[in-house]
Amino acid sequence: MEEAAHKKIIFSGIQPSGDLTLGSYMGAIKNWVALSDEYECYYCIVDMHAITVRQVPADLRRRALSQLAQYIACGLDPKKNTLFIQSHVPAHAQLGWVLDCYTMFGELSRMTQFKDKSSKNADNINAGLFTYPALMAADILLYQTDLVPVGGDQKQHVEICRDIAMRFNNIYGDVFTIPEPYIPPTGARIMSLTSPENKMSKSDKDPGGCIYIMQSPDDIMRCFKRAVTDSETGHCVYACPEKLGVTNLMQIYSVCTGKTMDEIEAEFDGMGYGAFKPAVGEAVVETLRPIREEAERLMKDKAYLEDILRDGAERAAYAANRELIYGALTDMGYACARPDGAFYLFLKSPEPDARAFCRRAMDYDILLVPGDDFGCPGYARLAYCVARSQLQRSLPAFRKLAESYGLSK
Ligand code: ATP
Ligand code: LTN
Repeated sequence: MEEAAHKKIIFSGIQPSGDLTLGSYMGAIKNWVALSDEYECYYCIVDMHAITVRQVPADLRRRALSQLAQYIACGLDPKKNTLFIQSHVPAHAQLGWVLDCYTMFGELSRMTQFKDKSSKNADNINAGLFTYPALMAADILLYQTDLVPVGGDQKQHVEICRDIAMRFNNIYGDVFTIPEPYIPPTGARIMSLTSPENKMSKSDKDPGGCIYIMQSPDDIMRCFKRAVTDSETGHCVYACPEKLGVTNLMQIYSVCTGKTMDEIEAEFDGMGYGAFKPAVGEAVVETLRPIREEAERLMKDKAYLEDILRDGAERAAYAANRELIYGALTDMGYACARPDGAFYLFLKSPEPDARAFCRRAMDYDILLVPGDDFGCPGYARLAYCVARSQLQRSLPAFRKLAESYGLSK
């Protein structure tokens, strides 16, 4: 993980609110894998978001573990990526609350996902469903995330996260990195096979409209053969706004095969849907087959999966607490004395920009907090804060940094 310290950061997550779909694979996970070499990545199972809709406890537990197996089977190496469950890192809930206080009622009311989900769950329009984007912003901002790879439906949530971060930064200074969304050029919005005007979604009630990563090849083929197209015959496989079903199938085929829409049109020139639909089904079956087989194998080794979760939560908590406790909370004015046994050592900044000095200190794996509230307003001072358990590890690094400034005794 050491060299990863200089890479840019990715955060993304999926709720374990249902079994993973072909939509979430194409819109999100496939791109997570593609980006994972270039970035330091945190990929999360966002189970706290999932309870905005009622969940059966046993199903939620089972799905979280199965989702981890599917992340790995899709190609996310747990050694290179931090894979973890949101509720295992309490800093998400902590910063979530803080950001609730910097998020406006009006902007939350405009979220299309809130409008959509509250109309589908009219008997449970809870406050969490409404403040969902503030918790999502906390997920992202906790890690000083640069890039958030998501499907097109989440763009609005990344935009509100940017607005919240800028609002916070305007008040307290340069606290949070402003993240960018990454929306893939193809596969950003995979539609239902039975009602192609709606997004393919894991909470879709129509069983034929949605393809799941873990679905059997026979079931997948059956769904594609029944996929809605139109009544055109002859030269009928081409993309256009009026042909929602066909365009969607072409997109799916394009993501599976890497072929462009023009190449697909040429490939099926003169053929009817009777040939086209099973061909798309086959391509999906072959894309998902190795993932399903590997996930089934991993699910038999629960101890291995649980080890990954423990390790992931520890790594994520380390990074999150560094940003939360030593960053946002201190900048907001929360007192330094903490009940967790952390202690503090103050020193003058050797350069005018205390914040830049603190950032540099992170390269030495030590935590420095800028502060100007120790009786010398405007004069940069630093608080050196480490939990007692980290002291052994941090002190040698601190000495090295101090030496580099000629500050050692
Ligand atoms: P739910 O039905 O519980 O709202 P969902 O199936 O819509 O769930 P999410 O968990 O909301 O899926 O999404 C997980 C990730 O996959 C997000 O980045 C989302 O943008 C992406 N995604 C989900 N469905 C699709 C889709 N049909 N096409 C492209 N991307 C998708
Ligand atoms: N809202 C997202 C899931 C999510 C997420 C995140 C995605 C929660 N927190 C942080 C990216 C980054 C959804 O897919 N429904």
